[in-house]
Amino acid sequence: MVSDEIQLQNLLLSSSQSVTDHARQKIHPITQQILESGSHICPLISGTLVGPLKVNEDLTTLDEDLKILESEFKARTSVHSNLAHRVKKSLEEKDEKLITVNTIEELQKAQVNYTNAYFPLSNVEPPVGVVTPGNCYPHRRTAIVIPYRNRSEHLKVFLRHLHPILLRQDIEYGIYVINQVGNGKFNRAKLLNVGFSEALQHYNKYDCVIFHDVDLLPEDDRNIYTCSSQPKHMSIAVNIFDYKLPYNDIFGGVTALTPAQFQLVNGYSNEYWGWGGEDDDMYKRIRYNCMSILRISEEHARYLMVRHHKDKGNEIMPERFTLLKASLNRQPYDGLKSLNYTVHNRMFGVLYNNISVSIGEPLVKTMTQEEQAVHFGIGIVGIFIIYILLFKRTCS
Ligand code: NGS
Repeated sequence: MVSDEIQLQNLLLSSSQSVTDHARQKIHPITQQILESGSHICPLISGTLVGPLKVNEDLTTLDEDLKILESEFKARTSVHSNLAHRVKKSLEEKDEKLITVNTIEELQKAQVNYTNAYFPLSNVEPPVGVVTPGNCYPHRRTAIVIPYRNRSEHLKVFLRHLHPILLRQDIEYGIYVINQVGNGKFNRAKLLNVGFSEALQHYNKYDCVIFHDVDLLPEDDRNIYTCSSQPKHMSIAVNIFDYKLPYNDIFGGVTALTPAQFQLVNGYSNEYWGWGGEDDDMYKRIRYNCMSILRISEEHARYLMVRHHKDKGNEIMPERFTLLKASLNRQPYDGLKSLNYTVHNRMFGVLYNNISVSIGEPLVKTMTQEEQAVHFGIGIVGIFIIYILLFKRTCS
């Protein structure tokens, strides 16, 4: 799949040029001068990548490791804030009256001379909860969305493992943990829709959203966390499948779509409550909209799945095959367009953003395995009683 990678790199290259051109039109000449003299746009493929990685599953140092990571993040000053500071200082030295504007429209409205206006680049300065490279301007911005409930240990291992990789990849990114409140049936796909919409509300500059299971850890940092011209399947070689694709149409685990690609298919279906099928439904949506699935080389797209017990509330959904059959009929209305949820809490933090939500219950209630067992038991007892009554009547 080398050609795919080349295609991907070309795409990155062309978009990075347009970002630079765009920035040139808007940036104050002094800002521009400083930009050209020192700071630079992040390279397409960072030189700090190390290739194959070992996953650290040691839980004893986990909290300590995360604390260190957190304090490192807090101590960072990004190239954005450095630059804003330098521009301001340089303008002050020239005794210029500063007017802060973010767009050309604002400048026109303010009716001021272009050279007096200060474009602080604040329109590219990310909010808390978004990590930006320390020494270059990113040209790619990725939101990572994690469907979540009661997996705190996995989340910590995930964060400890993923942050250093993403920092080496020199991209701007935010991690959004979408926590399903309550003990109702888990709905991975609906949580992913929520994550998509929450992430873009938080920071509308993301050009890529990666949908990521919390128990999957990349084993090679050359698996770049960015999007492509087609929806990208990233977790193609997973240890539990002997590092082979279990079936050709699989589109689960870790996937990357641009906002436009995701909107085109109306996001995920909201109707898959419990385990299975929602990712196959997404595959159908993508194909139905004439897009193809891009997969990078198996050597780079390797993942380790952390062992865990079956989650309560995420039992296999028996009706998934019926839903899948009618998938394409539901696509126009079932998805982002019909998404409804209640936010309990939004926390934007240094290591991740936590959004707790209620997402409702399935319209048609499916029984848990325990409920099925109870119903089966009641049925047997009922048959037994009827048999006894009939038997008694024949005898009397
Ligand atoms: C398929 C499921 C997918 C699932 C895949 C791998 O059978 O949702 O297995 O699952 N499709 C249906 O059930 C229709 S895994 O072993 O990774 O948990 O993603």
